[in-house]
Order: sequence, then C-alpha cells, then structure tokens
Amino acid sequence: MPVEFETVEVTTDVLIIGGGMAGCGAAVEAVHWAKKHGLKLTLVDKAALDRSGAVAMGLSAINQYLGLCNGENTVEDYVEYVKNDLMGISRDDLVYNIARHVDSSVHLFEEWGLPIWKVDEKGENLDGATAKKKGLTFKNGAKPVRSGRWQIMLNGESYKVIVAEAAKNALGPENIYEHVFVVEPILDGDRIAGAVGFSKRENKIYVFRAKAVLAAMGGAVGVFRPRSVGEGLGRSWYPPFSTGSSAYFTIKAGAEMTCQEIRFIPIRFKDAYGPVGAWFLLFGAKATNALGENYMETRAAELDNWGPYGKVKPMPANLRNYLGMLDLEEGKGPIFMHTPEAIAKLAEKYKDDKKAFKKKMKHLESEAWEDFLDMSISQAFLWAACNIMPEEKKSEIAPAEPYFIGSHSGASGAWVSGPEDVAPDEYKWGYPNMTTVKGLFAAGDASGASAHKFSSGSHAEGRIAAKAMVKYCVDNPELPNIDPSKVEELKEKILKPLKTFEENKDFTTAEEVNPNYIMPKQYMFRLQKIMDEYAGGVSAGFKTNKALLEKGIEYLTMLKEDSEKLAARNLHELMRCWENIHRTMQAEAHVRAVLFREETRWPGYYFRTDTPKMDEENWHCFVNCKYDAEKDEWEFFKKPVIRLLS
Ligand code: SFD
Ligand code: AMP
Repeated sequence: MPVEFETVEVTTDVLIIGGGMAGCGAAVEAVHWAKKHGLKLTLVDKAALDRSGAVAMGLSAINQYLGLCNGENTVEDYVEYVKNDLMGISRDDLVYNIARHVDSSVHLFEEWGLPIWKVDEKGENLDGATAKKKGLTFKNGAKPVRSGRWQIMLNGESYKVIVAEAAKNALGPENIYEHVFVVEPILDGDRIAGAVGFSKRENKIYVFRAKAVLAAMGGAVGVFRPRSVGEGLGRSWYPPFSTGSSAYFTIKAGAEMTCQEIRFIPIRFKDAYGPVGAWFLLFGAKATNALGENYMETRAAELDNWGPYGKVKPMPANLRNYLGMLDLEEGKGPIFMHTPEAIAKLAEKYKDDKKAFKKKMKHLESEAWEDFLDMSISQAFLWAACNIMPEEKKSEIAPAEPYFIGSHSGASGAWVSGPEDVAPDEYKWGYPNMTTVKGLFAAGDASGASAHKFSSGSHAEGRIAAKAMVKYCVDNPELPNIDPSKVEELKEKILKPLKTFEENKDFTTAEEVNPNYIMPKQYMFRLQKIMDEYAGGVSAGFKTNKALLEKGIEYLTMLKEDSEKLAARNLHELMRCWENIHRTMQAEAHVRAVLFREETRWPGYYFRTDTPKMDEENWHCFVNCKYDAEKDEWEFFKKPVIRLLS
C-alpha cells in the first residue's frame, strides 16, 4: 500500500457530515434558505447516499407522524410520551420543536414517491401503491394506517433511495463527496473550522473548511460485544457501519454532551434482529415465557418500584424490556412472540367465508414477510432457514446488545441549543441545534436528550438545524482559519496505521499476528469484551457496579494506549481502525457517565447493582460532560430537567 496521499482542500459555507436521514433533511432545507444568500453547501459521507445509514435497507414503519392536520394528536401529547418513555429525563423543548415539524417531512416523503399505507372509506387498510392509485394521499386529506398511536405503515424498501434522491437533486453532484470517511474536527479557537477525512477508494486526504458544520454521522454499533459472533459477526439491529463518529466528532471538538449513560437495548427477534413494533402494535401479538406466562401481567407488581413511570401508558420501553429480562434471569426463557395466534385472531372474522378467509390469510402472511423484507432482510432469511412460517410457528425474541443512538429510544448525543420561541434560557445559547461549540450543529442520532425522533424526526431535525446554520453563516460571514501545521499533524496521525503495517509486516509470516501492531478486528474484540463484561453487556445480564466500571476504565485506558499501534493493510482497514477509535470515545463517555449517575433509572437498559433504586431527589437531572482533548480529561456535571409543559 503506497503511502503517498494527495491533499484535497474544499472550502464551503455549510458542511453537512453524514448523508443519512438528518443529513438529507439538512440538505434540502439548507438549499432553500442558502439560495438567496449565495452560500455554498457541501455534504460528505463515508458511503453512498442511496443506501447509507440506518435506513439503508428500508423501513416498514415511520415511527413519528403526529397527524396534526387531521387532529389525530397534539404536539404536547408527544412531548409527554417521550418524557415518560425516558423515565422523566428529556428536553421537552427539543422534542416539541421536532414534533411540530415532523409531519411536513413525512408529507415531503410521500410527494417524492414513498408509498405510505392509507385507510379507505370502508376502513380497510390499503398498501401504498393501491392508495396512491385511488388518490388517497396526505395532500388529499387521507388518513394513514396506524400501527400504534404515533407509528404509520409504509412499503419502505426504497425509503432511503427516495430521501437521498431529493437531497442529491437539491445539492447537485458537484457538492457531494461520497466514500469519504470523516475522522477529526478542526477548530479555530472556540469556533469550528471544518473537518478532515480520507477517501476509502483513492489515496486522498480531504480537508473541509467551513463556517458552519453539521455532525449527522448516526449512532454507535459494535461498542458492546454483539450477540452475533463468529458466523453471525456483523449482524446487528442498528447498522454496523454506525460506529460512533458523531460522538467522537462532537466530543473531540469540545462540545458539551448529554445522556451518555442512556444506551438503547431493543427487544428483537432473536439472532437476526427483526423489529417487534409491527408485531406488538399492528398484529396485536403477545409475548410469553416458555411456560406461556405473559410477563407484562405476571410481573406487573414490579412496576410499583419505578415511581410514576411504572404507571404510564404505553409502558416505557426499558420497563417492557425489564419485565421480560426478569423471566430470562429466572431461567424461564425463551421468550416467544406468538405470531400464529396473532395472525389467526386477525383472520377470525373471515372464518365463515372460506374464500375470503384464504385471501385474508395470504394477505397477512405477505404483510408479515414484507415487514422484514422492507427493513431487516436477514430476519426473513432466518425464518426461511429455520423453517418458520409465522402463521404456524412462534418465534423467539430477545434483548439485543446495547446501542448508542439519540434518535430512537436512547438519548445520548450532543447538548444543543433549543428553539428560540419555547426553550427556557438555560437551554438556549445560540442558534437552534447548535452545540456549545460555535458553528458546530448536531441532529438525528448526534443530538441528545430528544429521543423518539426516528427516521422522520431525524429528517425534520436536520432541516431545523440547516435553517439555523444558514442564519449562522449570514451572521458570521468570515471564514475560519485553518492552521496548516495542524493539518499536516492530522494527516500523519490519520495515515499512521498504514505506515505501522508497512514498517512491521515482514517481522512475522502471518500478517495478522505481530508483536508490533494490532489489527482493527482484534482491537474491536478487545473493546467489546471490556464493555460486555465491565459495563453491563449481554453476558453480564446488563448489570454493572462501581468496581466493575472502574476496572473497565482502567482497561479502556490501556486499550487507548494500544490504539497508537493499530495497523491497516489498505484503505478499508484504515477506515476500520478509525471506526474503532471513534467507538472507544463513545465507550469511555458511557462508562464514565454510568459511574457518575449513582442510581438505576432505566432498568432494562442497564442496572447498577450497587445503586439499585431510582433516586428522584438527587438524580432527576441530566448527566452532562465535556472532554478536554489537550489534557485528556473528562468533566461530569448535572444539568436541570426543565419541563416545558406543566
Ligand atoms: O422498526 C459518516 N429506525 C426507525 N425509524 C422509523 O421511523 N421507523 C422504524 O421502523 C425504525 N426502525 C428501525 C430503524 C433503524 C434500523 C436500522 C432498523 C429499524 C433496522 C431508526 C431510524 O432509521 C434512525 O432514527 C435514523 O435513520 C437516524 O438518522 P441519522 O441521520 O441520525 O443517522 P443515519 O440515517 O444512520 O445516517 C448517518 C450517516 O452518517 C454517515 N457516516 N459519514 C462520514 N464520515 C463518517 N465518519 C461517518 N460515519 C457515519 C453514514 O454513512 C450515514 O449516511 S424500528 O426498529 O423501530
Ligand atoms: P420497535 O419495532 O420495537 O422499534 O418499535 C417501533 C415503535 O413501536 C417504537 O416507537 C416503540 O416504542 C413502539 N413499540 C414497540 N413495542 C411496543 C409495545 N409493546 N407497546 C407500545 N409501543 C411499542
């Protein structure tokens, strides 16, 4: 691997890093506002926008659609729902801002060609294409098919392709850099100045200089040891290519972070991670333990231990998890999703008409398969491989390994400024969605304390951030300075794993075994083992305590020392090296935050055995932190939870 690299400099006004849901939302919105000011916009992604990020495979549901124009819900209801689901720890102002704008993103998706299910005049559910043929669109006032109060169904195999197409058309191909992995932020004093990355395909280092930068690089997968190892390695619920870059970028830039202790553990169909939402909410399926007991009923008394949140409806996701976990701990697993029962119940009313019954069964079977073929293809493969026909055989479900994600039922991310009209003064210091670093914005998985955005809310939040970024550029027209010596230093640091490999590879005959370096996969396994065993991963039953966390920090510190010895044989492995360094930053922020919060607030996500109870008096607050890159020091502190609604 030659180590001569060309340096490409790109100067722009607005830089969007990550072309997922938030990044694509930011692109379409920024173009609208930037036009009249003649601003230049640039987007960079490590992959190809058409199939990048969490929506790469598509989705079967849009989990946040309020239906404001039909009076289905209010913004206030959503704020209340999110607060309860996060056991009280939520930024109402941010959730409010996204909720009031999210429907317009969904309406745009439909205009761009996304097929969304609708209810016809007889109350029957129509798939997206049939509904469209009949003129049943949001524009014409049609109602979507709801699986739950907030969720709507779609034929979403091409969801990301459609959303990306709009973003690409808005920006123009000359302003989009695909297959460029962003590694580090660059600062000019207390202001963001840009970012440095490298191409995965050519020997090129990219230096982006920008007035305003959006971090929208998704969440973090592979920080904890996954359930799928060996032959199943790489399988996960959230995409394995979401590797903590948002967290690394914002932490490294010196931005204040929040909710780093809140990881998300989804209950998923076992081994291929098929989502459960449609089964619980649309098909009305029940889950039980091996003895046929419904843990939601048999464990109901446990809910009294979790204050007001044990009594809210729907039950917070972590408590739903926890009740099932209690059964698993007692050896009452597996937990089964009773798909045959659910399908039979839905078809029951057609029983007397043989033909109609057969037709309905066929339709339900195809809905069941499409749910996975649209968003979790390996689950459909696994069903086929295990001879599972969902109308005949129940499936196992299980809690997955922990993920870091600010957009779903987790909340970790950057602490961002709230909307000007509703945020309290303590939550407002600049432009909406700007972090505490001037000119650095965050959205989607990258921004914290505003859970349950999902795909649609992430898009809407990207749009909110983009509008604010354009305003920031208009108010701050001078370009930041980039110190050329800093760029040289970063270039050398980024490429070091290639050099390490070249210099040492001939020392042994097996390239992957060498006393002078560590390969990215080996490094990843070590990180995942530390997190799994010390920070409450799957094998530790999601439990941890002070002594374990402190040991974990000790081992993470040694791992960080060894990150200097990472080696890469090619550009792909160079990316793998940096992905792991990014993951490590997320890991450290998490372990330290769990250590700082001396209570257990989210059983079902993690349990601190030394502080096993929720402590409303001392810990009804955000845990925020800041990292000083110069000194390699962390600072953790509390921030108040201020309710927007009484
Ligand atoms: O069923 C770099 N999600 C669901 N949302 C819904 O609305 N409905 C659902 O049904 C959902 N479900 C679901 C979901 C996700 C997945 C994987 C499955 C099922 C199987 C969640 C949403 O997808 C999620 O909330 C949003 O996509 C988050 O948006 P955003 O923009 O924050 O992240 P992204 O889309 O993953 O995009 C990140 C981009 O960054 C790029 N990137 N680029 C350059 N340099 C780097 N270093 C980078 N690192 C990352 C990525 O390539 C990507 O383009 S269900 O389970 O509930
Ligand atoms: P999932 O497929 O688990 O990601 O869920 C999709 C959406 O449905 C999310 O908003 C979940 O919080 C919600 N959800 C899933 N299961 C349930 C349930 N049993 N009760 C209420 N909401 C649920």
